[in-house]
Amino acid sequence: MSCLPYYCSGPIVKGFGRGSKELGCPTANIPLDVVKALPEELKTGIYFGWANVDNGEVYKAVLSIGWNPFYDNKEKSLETHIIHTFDTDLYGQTLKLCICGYLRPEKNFDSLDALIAAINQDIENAKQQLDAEQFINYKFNDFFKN
Ligand code: ADP
Ligand code: RBF
Ligand code: MG
Repeated sequence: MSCLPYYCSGPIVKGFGRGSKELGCPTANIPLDVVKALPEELKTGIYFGWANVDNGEVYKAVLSIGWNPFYDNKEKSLETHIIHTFDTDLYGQTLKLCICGYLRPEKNFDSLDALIAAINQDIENAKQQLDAEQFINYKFNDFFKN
């Protein structure tokens, strides 16, 4: 995809409240207008990249762009799981995201457990990919600084 790496940012807003509770995987959601401004070329699916919050430390991340077929959402969303444990919630803070690579299409699953297993596998794949020389440099991009 020639639009990668793709940089975007936005304030962290409330989503459906399902990520942490149902999936054990909190996802920082950004406003619909930012999602609508994504290039057409950036197709729906699961991606890996780098993310930070309020210009803080840059962490590995996995994200989902689309309509969550398992839940059949009516609005498109971009949700980022930052691979780091935070002590507090992040609502209102600014998420910056560098989307580096595509992992797989969004899928429907027969069970919640199957979706959770797929997400855990995505996290492992993302961690591995981002260690590659090809992707590691983006972590240090000036975009993430003040
Ligand atoms: P919502 O539906 O409102 O997005 P989630 O259950 O998906 O709720 O949880 C996401 C919220 O959890 C984020 O907005 C953020 O405030 C917080 N959070 C805590 N740790 C993380 C993390 N590692 N990655 C993303 N969000 C996190
Ligand atoms: N939702 C789906 O319906 N199908 C998927 O294949 C899917 N994969 C995901 C992969 C990752 C790494 C993440 C963070 C989320 C994924 N989701 C998927 C979105 C998930 O359903 C959503 O984050 C929760 O419903 C909370 O809004
Ligand atoms: Mg969320």
